[in-house]
Amino acid sequence: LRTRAADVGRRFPTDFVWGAATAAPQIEGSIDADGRTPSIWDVFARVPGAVADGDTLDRADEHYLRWRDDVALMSDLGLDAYRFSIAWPRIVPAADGIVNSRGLDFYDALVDELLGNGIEPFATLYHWDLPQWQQERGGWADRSVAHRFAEYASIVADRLGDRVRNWMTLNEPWVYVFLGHLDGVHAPGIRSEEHAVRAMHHTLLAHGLGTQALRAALPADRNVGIALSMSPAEPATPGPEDAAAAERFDLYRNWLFLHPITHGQYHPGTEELFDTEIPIQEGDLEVISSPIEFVGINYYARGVVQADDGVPVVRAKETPPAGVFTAMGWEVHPQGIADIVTQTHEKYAPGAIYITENGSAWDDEEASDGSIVDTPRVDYLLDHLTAAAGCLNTGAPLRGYFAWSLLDNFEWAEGYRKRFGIVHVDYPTQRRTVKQSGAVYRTVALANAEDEHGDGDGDGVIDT
Ligand code: GBH
Repeated sequence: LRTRAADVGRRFPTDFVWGAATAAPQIEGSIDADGRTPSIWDVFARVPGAVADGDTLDRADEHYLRWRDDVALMSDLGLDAYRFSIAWPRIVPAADGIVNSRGLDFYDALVDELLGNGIEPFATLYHWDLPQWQQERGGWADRSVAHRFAEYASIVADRLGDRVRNWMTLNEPWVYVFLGHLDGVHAPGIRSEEHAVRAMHHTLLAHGLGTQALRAALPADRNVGIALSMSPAEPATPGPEDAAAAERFDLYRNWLFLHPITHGQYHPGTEELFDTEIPIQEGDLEVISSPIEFVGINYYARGVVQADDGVPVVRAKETPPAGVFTAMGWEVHPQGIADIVTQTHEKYAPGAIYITENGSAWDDEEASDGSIVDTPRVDYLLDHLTAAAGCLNTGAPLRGYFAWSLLDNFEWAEGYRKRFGIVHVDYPTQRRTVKQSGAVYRTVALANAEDEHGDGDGDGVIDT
């Protein structure tokens, strides 16, 4: 296994970035600390039946208290980089827009601790924790949100921009726009196409104004990007109906946001997906297409798409083929990670691409000695990395990989029962235990670095 992991690591260029990712609402807890006010997920989690087992974000991984230990853990894992998100309701707790410096202090100290351990911070400004005060003003469906987001972006950049070199405006707009406003299974739990279409446009505008605000506040050599959920589309059968459905799915799930960001216009066919008109105002698309340096891809699974008689296109039916499925019910399809990176490169040619999330949930079992031998997650990790390495020779500028997730954490509507971590968290005691996947990931990263800092025995494995 060690040899296999080291072989995988050596397929990547030595400047490849090896990271792990988390998100504030999923790990921090301390939801009332130091002036933080509720986010829409705090509120949503209290709606009966919204989250499995009635789980809340109140305690999560107690990262807000244990951040120093967690950075030490990252260092033990040999990570080059850490992708985290900043909680908007910690920074701007109320509609008056007044900055809460105690909220900024937390991320300031985190960034220093990361840099002190040689770990490059990758900051995401929004990972789904909209301040409840903005929801009360119409949330993402109200145009004002884009301006509030840009103000928040500029506040954070002013404080952290001297040290943080890589920034993402938003995480997975497709997920919070459509699961939050059309299907209602994520916060704020709305089921309305009109709300969803408005949220989509205001999200794009927030990205554009946010990018401009970051640019104005940051030193010139900083990198701005966005993290998008992507599922390469494949028709279930070769027939024309399934092919057409797969094409619509591809637009809806993969290019809906990236196309306007890179081209300054909605992808052809976007209007036809919805019955509602997109509330575009003059100048919006120019703002939306403000230049960015990189695209982050969050990849979990492909979509195998079937024609959907009578089902609205935006709810296109997916037929999971036979295969291996994770605890989330998502198909394991390693080739998809290479396919989607290659497609993104060929269609949009961003200056850089990162896999900003990839990972899997399994029913981990603790062995009698307390270790967690998460073989399916190890296989998922190595198979996806092997596939990703295969697309490097297509010229795609793939610069780094972030495992989702550093820690088991609050998996949204699934609560704590679904575990994605390469590090196990025992919630009652908050004890962290590196899983076998964590140890394997470390071997991958260290073997990759070996060309530069090898231990000299020539076997490509760092012996420790
Ligand atoms: C991400 O969401 C989030 O950024 C992160 O916070 C979350 O914890 C993590 O992933 C795990 O869920 O139905 O088989 O086609 C991912 C959301 C997952 C939505 C994959 C689309 C398609 C799988 N996406 N899903 S499938």
